[in-house]
Amino acid sequence: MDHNRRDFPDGFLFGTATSAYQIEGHAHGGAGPTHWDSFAATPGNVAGAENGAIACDHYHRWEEDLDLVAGAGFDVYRFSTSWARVMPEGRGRINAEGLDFYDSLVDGMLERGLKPAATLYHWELPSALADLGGWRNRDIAGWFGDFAEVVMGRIGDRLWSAAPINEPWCVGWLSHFLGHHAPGLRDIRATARAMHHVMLAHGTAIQAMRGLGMGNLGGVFNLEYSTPVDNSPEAAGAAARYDAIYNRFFLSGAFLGTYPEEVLSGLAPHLPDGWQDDFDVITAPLDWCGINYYTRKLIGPDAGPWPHLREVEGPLPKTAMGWEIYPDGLEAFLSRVHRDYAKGLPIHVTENGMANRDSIKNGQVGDPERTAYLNEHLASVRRAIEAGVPVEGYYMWSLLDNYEWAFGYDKRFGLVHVDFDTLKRTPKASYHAVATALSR
Ligand code: IFM
Repeated sequence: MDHNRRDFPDGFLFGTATSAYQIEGHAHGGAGPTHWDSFAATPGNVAGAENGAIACDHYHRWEEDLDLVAGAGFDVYRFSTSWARVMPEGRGRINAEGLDFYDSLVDGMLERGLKPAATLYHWELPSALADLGGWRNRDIAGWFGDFAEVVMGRIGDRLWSAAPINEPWCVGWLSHFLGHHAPGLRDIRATARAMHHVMLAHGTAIQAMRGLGMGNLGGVFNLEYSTPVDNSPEAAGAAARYDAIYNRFFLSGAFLGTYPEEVLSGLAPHLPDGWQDDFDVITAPLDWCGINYYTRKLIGPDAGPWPHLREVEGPLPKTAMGWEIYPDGLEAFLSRVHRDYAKGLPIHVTENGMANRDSIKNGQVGDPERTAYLNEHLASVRRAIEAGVPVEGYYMWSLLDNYEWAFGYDKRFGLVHVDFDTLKRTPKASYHAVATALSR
């Protein structure tokens, strides 16, 4: 790689990230059904109707996987806890086996010298709660707070950091307006409610974890750089609306206690009564801010209903997801989040990486594209640090090839190749490059 550990400030943390449903194997260990199981079982939603029932079988192979994390020289392992594994119906009954699993996993990290960074929710909502309206139901904030207490009551004493919800935009907009993720709704009222309730649940869980005496709590926001498709004022307006919906709504809610006007112009009529009174909870103080960054979008105006915008295919080289590679966007977001929202809090790049068309040849996986992607984004992080932004960590998505949601198992984001027939792990060339760069 072009960079190594010594190019970053002392104490800068390198990590890798995964999520429960994408790797664990949800069929094992007494987990309850989730809305991703039923979404995937509905024709047309997921490539090949694939689901997370087996995934990478991390549930049985977690020791081998933690050895891989430690073997690459990472400092931090970012993982998530499955609500339905711990509370199969989402409320009430606790699955002791699920709690035992996360307890062992955390101890396994500590035994290997890894800092455990937990995310409470990475998208697999228990079906019993989906039946009650899921993120559309205001009660979800309380249910989520209870879940936070149960999980963190068991593992919170040994975590290095914790965050409530991975990528609120995906939980709200992608899942309720675009319909690409479970529950697959395309409804503006559902969207407004989900977007607000996800913020309320975020704040409620932060308060619950503080109540348990936990520290180093943050929020994890996915940000996508929005570029106007041309120089027209209409394109500038559309790109600003995209930015407001995607990026500013959640950051502004958590750090400033407001929602942007450009979003309220479309969503306000659909927000739940009294939403303005919830910001005391939503702005529960954070200790750090996490940014997940992958790409940018070219945005133009559209004559249709609000938000009157459309995505336009861009000219830059693309990953296997069809996402443009735009490392400058990461530097821009690090500066902007520091200046406008986090205002001095440590910032961690909690996800960055690429899907690539990787395959095994003679027992090896060459993925120079991934190493180049990581190099370019690490250069962007270094520029932000040199400009005075307090970036304190960078975590690669992902450790393993895994279940890429609506794309099934076709998109390979891992530093480690997984053969989904045999479940054999094979570190790719990028894994070995990272291990060399991180060696002390
Ligand atoms: O795989 C996802 C992950 O679940 C959340 N962040 C983006 C990744 C790549 O799409």
